[in-house]
Amino acid sequence: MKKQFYTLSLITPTLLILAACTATSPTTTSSNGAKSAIAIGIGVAQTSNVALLGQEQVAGAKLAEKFFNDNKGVNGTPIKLIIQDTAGDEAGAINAFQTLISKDKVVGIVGPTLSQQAFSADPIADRAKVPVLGPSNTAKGIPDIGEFVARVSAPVSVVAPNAVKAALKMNPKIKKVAVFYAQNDAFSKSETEIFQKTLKDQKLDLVTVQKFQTTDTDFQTQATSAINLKPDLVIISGLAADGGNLVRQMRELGYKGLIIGGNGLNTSNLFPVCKTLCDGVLIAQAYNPEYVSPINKSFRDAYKAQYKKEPPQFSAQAFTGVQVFVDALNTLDKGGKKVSQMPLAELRVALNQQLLKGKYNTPIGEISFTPKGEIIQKDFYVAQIKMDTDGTSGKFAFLK
Ligand code: 1QQ
Repeated sequence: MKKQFYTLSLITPTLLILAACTATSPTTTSSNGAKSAIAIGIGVAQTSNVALLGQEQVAGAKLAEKFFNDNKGVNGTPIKLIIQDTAGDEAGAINAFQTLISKDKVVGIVGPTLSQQAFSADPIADRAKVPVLGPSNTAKGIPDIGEFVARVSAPVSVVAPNAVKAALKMNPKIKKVAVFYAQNDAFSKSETEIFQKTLKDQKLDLVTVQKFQTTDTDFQTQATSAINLKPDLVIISGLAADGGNLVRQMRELGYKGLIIGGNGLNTSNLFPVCKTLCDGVLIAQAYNPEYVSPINKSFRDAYKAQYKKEPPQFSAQAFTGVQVFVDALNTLDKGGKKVSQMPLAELRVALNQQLLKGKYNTPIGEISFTPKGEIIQKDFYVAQIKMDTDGTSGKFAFLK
């Protein structure tokens, strides 16, 4: 009885405060009345194997938070990132999104890391009328999830074929191609379809399609089957840990030809997995650190100052996601809507409408969106991994 009394007496004021906050504006106010901030949600993988990719997203988003707050935030009101870990699966993404939407009361969400997660978590945001920007969701069909779902990550259909063309340029004699993909991952399935279609368009011979799981570590069976068919090119659609191990095992079993890695291998977190054997892997890119523009210079300089290396694509795309929200909020505010005072539900809807209409000068270039939320982006690149002889460090060398 006594215990119940204490619990109730503590909970009631908390609930009242929570209720008061819910009904009002999208800004957070600290208890001492300090300056409020507009909450933007970041829901990406900070734990699990997928953190190899998600870590780079947190880095990019945080740089954006600092950059835009140093540049007046939203017409004088700062932004504040609320970061929730999605881990690597659907349940984690759903949880993180629900927390961001209902508890953290964010105006919009940059996330999740994987398309596999987006197909489960994005519909929840869409039903709650909360805008989502996919920072790395490249599978076919992401913008079709709903009205409130857009992406700043160009789809596999426009990115992946560039890697095949680069491989053919390096070795015009390529004829026989072996393809591998992770069959438990929506992005990997979507990317391999595009790779296989590109091979057909280029009149190359697809000699085998080998399947694996993103949780696999042993690829001896699939690697041996492929090598027996003497391919001149190997293409891998998976994620960083499995993809890195597959590259390593292909090389250890004696495969000497070119290897293309898909977007899931697009991180220097691959280097500790395949070490010197990562050398030479070709990966198509939706970002080039050398892209010349004032915003990319700011982003690149800030990233290099902190991490002592060139910024990776996933960081640039996460920065871009935050930027699109901030730019769109600024446009709304300057257009006469005081965004920091608008009711949250109304602001989320207005923000979604506004962001789809805008044009943005971002680190990944000038971008805009189709009415459905598909990114319109101009330039794509291909990089090749160059490992240092020490076997631990390396870099992505962009092809001309
Ligand atoms: C997707 C991807 C991943 C490889 C990004 C981390 O492109 O899931 O769509």
